[in-house]
Amino acid sequence: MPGGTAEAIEIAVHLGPGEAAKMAREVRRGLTATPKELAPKYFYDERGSQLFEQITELPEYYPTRAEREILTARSAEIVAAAGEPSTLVELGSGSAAKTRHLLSAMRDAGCLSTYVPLDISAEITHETARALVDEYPGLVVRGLVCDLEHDLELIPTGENGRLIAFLGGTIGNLYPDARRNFLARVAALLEPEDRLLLGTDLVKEAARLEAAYDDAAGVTAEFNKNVLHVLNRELGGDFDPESFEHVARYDREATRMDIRLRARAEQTVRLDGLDLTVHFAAGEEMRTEISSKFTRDRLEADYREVGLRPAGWFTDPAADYALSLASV
Ligand code: AVJ
Repeated sequence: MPGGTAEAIEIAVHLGPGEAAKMAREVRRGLTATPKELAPKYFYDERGSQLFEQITELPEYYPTRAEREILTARSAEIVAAAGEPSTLVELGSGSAAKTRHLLSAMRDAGCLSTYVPLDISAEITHETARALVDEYPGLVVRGLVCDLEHDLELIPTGENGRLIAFLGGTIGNLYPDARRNFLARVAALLEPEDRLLLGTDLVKEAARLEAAYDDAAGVTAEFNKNVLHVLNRELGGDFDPESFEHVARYDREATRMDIRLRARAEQTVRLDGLDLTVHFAAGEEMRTEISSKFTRDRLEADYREVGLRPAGWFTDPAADYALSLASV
């Protein structure tokens, strides 16, 4: 390892022992509600994360490619429009594949000093930090292993402006109330010289959206059913994932994908870890995810509602996906 890199990395872990109990509470609430519902964050165990990686490479799933296209072509412009910040904060950083475009643009502009990745996985955050301090000499990494739902307020203050990036379109998983709540919390963190950089999928033809979430190879169906494997393992369940069918419909009214699991037949499921027995009627649907699609007007109205000001709008040439900047 080249000299000095270890001191350039500091990663604080804020995940407590309460995570399992929280999951148990949330799953119980979802499975005893009418209609039944599970939170999309439970897709992402190791297998689920691998399946999502496969989704991003499917011919039908355009958002990842569209976002990469914008970052590849326009990161220099984005960094300039954001006022050449010294710190890049990334919410849900993962392996930081797309982040490198922004870091390189900041380096080339001469403003790069610090990268602050926030992620739920300690392993990935450590690996990514090590790779980045090697790739960007002089870079300081201050990572936070935490749950974005609770720990946003732990983000360190910046010296010469922070760019707070939330990429991938993950904000689309939140219901409108939770989305405004999240944006309001980000707004409360922003200093005048800081900018939010948000990735959002855009409204388009229903057929393309439904194909993106119900691919011919069946990868998204497996990804959806993976939540049942997770519940079986974590909560002692006996779900038969193959007795559920993947359903992905575009809700034009709410402008969002509505993703569900439909029971192929009447069945009873036992979850020992919750001491709970759950009945499914034949054809009963359980929502596992929403994925909201935006227009520029809709998103900018959301921004204004929480005191954020639109400060930039970047799309791919096909206008399938947008990266937008906002400030306080
Ligand atoms: C990772 C939340 C952005 O909503 O498009 C992909 C997840 N679900 N296919 C999305 C997902 C089904 C994805 N996000």
